[in-house]
Amino acid sequence: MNRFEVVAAMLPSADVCAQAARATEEHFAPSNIAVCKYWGKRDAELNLPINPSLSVSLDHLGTRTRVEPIDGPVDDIWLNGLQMRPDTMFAQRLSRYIDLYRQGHPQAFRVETRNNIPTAAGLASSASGFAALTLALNDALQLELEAAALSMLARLGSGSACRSIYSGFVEWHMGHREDGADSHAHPIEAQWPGLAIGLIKVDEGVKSVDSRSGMARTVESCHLYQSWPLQANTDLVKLHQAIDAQDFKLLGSTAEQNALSMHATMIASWPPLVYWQPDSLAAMQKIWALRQQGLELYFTMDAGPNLKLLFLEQDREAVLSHFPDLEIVLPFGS
Ligand code: 2P0
Repeated sequence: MNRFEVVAAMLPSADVCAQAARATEEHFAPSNIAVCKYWGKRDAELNLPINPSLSVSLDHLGTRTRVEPIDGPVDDIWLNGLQMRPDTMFAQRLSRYIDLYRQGHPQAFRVETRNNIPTAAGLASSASGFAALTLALNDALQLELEAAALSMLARLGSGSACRSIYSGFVEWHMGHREDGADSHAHPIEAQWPGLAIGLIKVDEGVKSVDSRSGMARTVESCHLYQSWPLQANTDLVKLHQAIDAQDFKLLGSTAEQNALSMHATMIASWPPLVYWQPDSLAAMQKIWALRQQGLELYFTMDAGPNLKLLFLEQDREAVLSHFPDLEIVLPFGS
């Protein structure tokens, strides 16, 4: 099944959508950090994953997007106040996503999107970007879809975007159906006030291999990858236990091992995929040393060189004394 068929089954006809089109206010979607990573697809067309994943949404960090129907042959796309040429990768990826909703109708849109996180720096801006665009299009075309359907649609833009439809802890059920109708995210009710995430920016440049190509390379070339689904499923159980019991040590250690296991599969791919920079490894070693000294500090990493620290708010001052430039988010407040 292709993505157009999947979306056509969820939406009114092209003419009805185009007739309903109206300008929207800004819609916000948060960025999310996975503590059990999505790595590898069983269907690249529909972004269907090989393993389930679990994330925390980053409260106020994310993307704001508004959409407006316009006259003209092409979409008019703005990122952080800059008009993007239609031939840029960014504009093309957004327009291709909007094509799913156009269903062949020529209606063009102006899309104004603003990130308060660095674009493509491993801070998951495609997740919040496609989630915010999905929410804006739902409003623009007056679709009134439920959250699970929005999550499914966001997944077609970028897999991890299905988790950014929700705040707090979010699990993406991998699903088993061929059309992906059972592959969308769900919010986990539990809150965790005082849980802190710190962003260490090792390098904010655009990475050389994006996650999409990176995961395809890993699935194709890495024998270690065979054990990844077992790792992810085991970690998911532990993470649920940790969240239920508010057991921070279990949460942090599981998230860190999960991230390092994912990176092990990347490193063992061919050509090798090493997202780490010397400063990434230096930060890891510093974290391990601090942990030896009794500080409850863990990290996770995505397909990039930056680290995301996990700690409790009670240790904020201690953590800041070692990482003074940290940007700290409390996804559930104090
Ligand atoms: C995650 N990543 O769970 C994992 C960890 C990167 C490493 O989700 O091809 O941009 O658009 O479905 O969603 C990044 O992958 O990939 C990602 P596509 P996406 O956060």
